[in-house]
Amino acid sequence: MKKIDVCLTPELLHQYDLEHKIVVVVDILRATSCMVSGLANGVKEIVPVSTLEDCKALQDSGYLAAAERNGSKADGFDMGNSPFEYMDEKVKGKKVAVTTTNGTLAIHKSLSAKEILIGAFLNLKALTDYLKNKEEDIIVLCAGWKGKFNLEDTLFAGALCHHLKNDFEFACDAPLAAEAMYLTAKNDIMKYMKDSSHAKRLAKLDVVKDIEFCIQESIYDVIPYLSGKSLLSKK
Ligand code: 3SL
Repeated sequence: MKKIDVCLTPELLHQYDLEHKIVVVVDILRATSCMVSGLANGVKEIVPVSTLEDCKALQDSGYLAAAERNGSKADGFDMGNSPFEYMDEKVKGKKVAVTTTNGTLAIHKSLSAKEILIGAFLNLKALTDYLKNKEEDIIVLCAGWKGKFNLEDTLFAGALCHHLKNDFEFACDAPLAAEAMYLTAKNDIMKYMKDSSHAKRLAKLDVVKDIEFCIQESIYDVIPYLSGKSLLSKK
């Protein structure tokens, strides 16, 4: 039977063989939620880059540039990392270059995979429906925070594993643990997450509305995938 696995932080990725696999990259707060929101709201394509320098170079060549470090917008860029910025009229039809502390780095670390998809609670059902019919094994890569485990990405990994468990065998205990966590939290994810380190960090930056937005389930049916250097949408 095909398998689903969860890599709890990019620091553990060396333990996983990505070749021939589908990797679902997740950074619920907030990078992958922004990517899903942007492509669902008319952004033409999103180019994830690892460094501020690469993002600046794309800005100089005509891209709108979004840059976040430690939760805040980096100086000199057009946008930060709020999903609401990705819904603004000014981004419709535009190409956006983006760099974030953890999310874009996780995408770059996945480049040897057969297919790279972007997951968020916002597109959970669309992603589940798409993955059900795939023959390849799946690895859900949690972006975490600076190499460490985080709650929100693990909750999403657990949700995806839960919805795919009839079609995919759990490859190890990480999917089992993530699923158990999701089942405990699912009736009130906001409450479950309130003591998490990144929710607290974002609350200090006064962006609680971003957290509330990012934990909504299945409001978009886009499935961002990496094509060359760009994220495009399957729908
Ligand atoms: O680390 C990231 O990729 C970001 O999503 C972090 S933040 O939510 O913008 O602080």
